[in-house]
Amino acid sequence: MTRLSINTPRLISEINQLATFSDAPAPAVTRILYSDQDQAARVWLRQRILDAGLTMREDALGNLFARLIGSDPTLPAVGTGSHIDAIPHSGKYDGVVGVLGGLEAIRALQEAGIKPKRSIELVMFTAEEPTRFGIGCLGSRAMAGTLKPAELLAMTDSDGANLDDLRKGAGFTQSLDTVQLSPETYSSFIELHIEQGPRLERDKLQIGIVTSIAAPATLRVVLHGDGGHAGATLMPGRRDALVAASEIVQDVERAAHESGSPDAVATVGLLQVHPGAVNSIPSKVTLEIDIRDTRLDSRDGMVDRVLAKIEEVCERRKIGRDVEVLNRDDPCQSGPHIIKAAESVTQELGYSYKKLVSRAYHDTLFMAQLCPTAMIFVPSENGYSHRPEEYTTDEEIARGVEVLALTMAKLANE
Ligand code: HGY
Ligand code: MN
Ligand code: MN
Repeated sequence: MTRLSINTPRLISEINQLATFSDAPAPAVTRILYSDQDQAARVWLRQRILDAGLTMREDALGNLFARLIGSDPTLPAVGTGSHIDAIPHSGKYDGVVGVLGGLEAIRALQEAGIKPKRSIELVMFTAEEPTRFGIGCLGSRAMAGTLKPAELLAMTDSDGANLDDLRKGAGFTQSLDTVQLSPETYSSFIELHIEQGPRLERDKLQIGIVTSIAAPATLRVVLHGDGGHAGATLMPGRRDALVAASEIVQDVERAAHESGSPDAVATVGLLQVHPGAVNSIPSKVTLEIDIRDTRLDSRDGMVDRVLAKIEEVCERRKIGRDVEVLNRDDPCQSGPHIIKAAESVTQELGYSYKKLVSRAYHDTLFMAQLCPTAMIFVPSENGYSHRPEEYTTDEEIARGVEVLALTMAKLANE
């Protein structure tokens, strides 16, 4: 197998440059959709792509496409990519390794003089993280057609700003009807990503090949109780929204522990208390609940149990509630042919690897509705992610890029 030369210093320097576009002090990274830092990062990324001589376009949501034109540009392309938005106080590798690593993979092929038959396209997906609008993978959902323009137009963030104004303010003014892609766009899609878990490091393996992506669900619950003076309002008859929430939070954790499934996870990652004063009884509490499993029946069992618990607690405590299921997605299976391509490249390069499920979701979960997909993982130190200590070594990233590049070259010449 021809070895590729990956320009690791260039790639690592770019990862470090991109990390500076952040609303959090280093080593943390915060880069929220359509924020000033997000927009500055996009300006920086566009220049890298133009410097690589790729054909670039952006759609009505800000999904960015950078294409290396193949010798037969009429054929469906091979796609790769990931995201550059970052949740508050997270790390500099989540998503970025798939965008800048994808760009590096394409440059390595160009610099090796490899001209693929099919075009190879790098996608920077807008809003993979749920931070601003509560639902993750906005860009890839809309590309796959599972999120419709009418739903996008109805979206507002926690300050009441609506998505349509924000996207237009960021310069993306085309009609939202143009975001959905034809299933003919890509023949395959493969994403490079950090594992965001401990398995590769624990097993001392260099590469992970993803066979399926767990099924995510997100609930947003607003509880309405009775506020009042913490000193002058006696306990009988209180309708404290936070105490009701605390019963629900405990049961979210129990639902995962008692599911009987090793991949069941359930988390309350966001909880807002109103009015939020020590001497004022919480009258309103908003909580967002993240529930996942690789098995759909187990994931749905947990969601149904939590929804029933919310009703039971609120009835008993006479608490009002607005309950929204923001997303309740199916898991996806990687395409066997794409897995095989990545596996044969990894074997020929002599890298140690394992096949594994992805417990995190990714844009690949929705690209799988357009074409056969797979993912390549590189190790995460201590399994850390979504925290500033997120780390993957330069060599591990370069190996992932090399596997990605040669896998894409293989798929692009079919
Ligand atoms: O939450 C996730 O799985 C992804 O990192 N957005
Ligand atoms: Mn993430
Ligand atoms: Mn990610």
